[in-house]
Amino acid sequence: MAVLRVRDFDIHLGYFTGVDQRRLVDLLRACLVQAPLVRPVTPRGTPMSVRMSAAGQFGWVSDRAGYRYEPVHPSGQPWPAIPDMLINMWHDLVPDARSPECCLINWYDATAKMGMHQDKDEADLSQPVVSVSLGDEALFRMGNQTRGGKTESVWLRSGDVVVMAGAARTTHHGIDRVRAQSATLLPKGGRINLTLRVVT
Ligand SMILES: O=C(O)CCC(=O)C(=O)O
Ligand SMILES: [Mn+2]
Repeated sequence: MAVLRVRDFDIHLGYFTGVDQRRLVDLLRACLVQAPLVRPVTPRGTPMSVRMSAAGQFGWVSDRAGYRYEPVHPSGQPWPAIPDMLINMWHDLVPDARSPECCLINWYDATAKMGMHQDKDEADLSQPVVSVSLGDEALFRMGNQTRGGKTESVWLRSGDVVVMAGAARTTHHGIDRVRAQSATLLPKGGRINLTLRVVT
């Protein structure tokens, strides 16, 4: 399988086949029945354009109280288990890492984006982050360890998996835009991103 290396990010192109992508979407639908998507607000109260949920021991949440990991959905219900397909992918791609404790589920409509940021709410930044793209294509921008500077962008397609390990683990990154109607996986369009992390 082809792996594209851009600024220490390893992008496994087409890691999931079409059949596996459809199976994954079915499993995620079941997760979202137990833990519905919510539109988070930033600590300053601005609504994010992405809608979010999670699976695993912890979910990442954002509201007026700040960014943090929580053991339950805002409804008070526990998060669903991370589907085995994703656990297996994790151990395949990052065999030396501890098991993932959170699978963040990001849902992007055609207008959603995610500003440049670092993933740094986890206790152990030596553990990798693994991120799966499903549905419409998205322009993924990779920057530097500090804000600003030159960046490089890649269109992520359905089934691609990005591994952020080593220097990439703390590199700024974001999603500039989603290309509407660029995939047929999700009947109503849009993009799902799954971000697996070790939290503790
Ligand atoms: O949607 C993506 O591909 C990236 C998501 C992301 O960076 C995050 O949730 O921290
Ligand atoms: Mn991120």
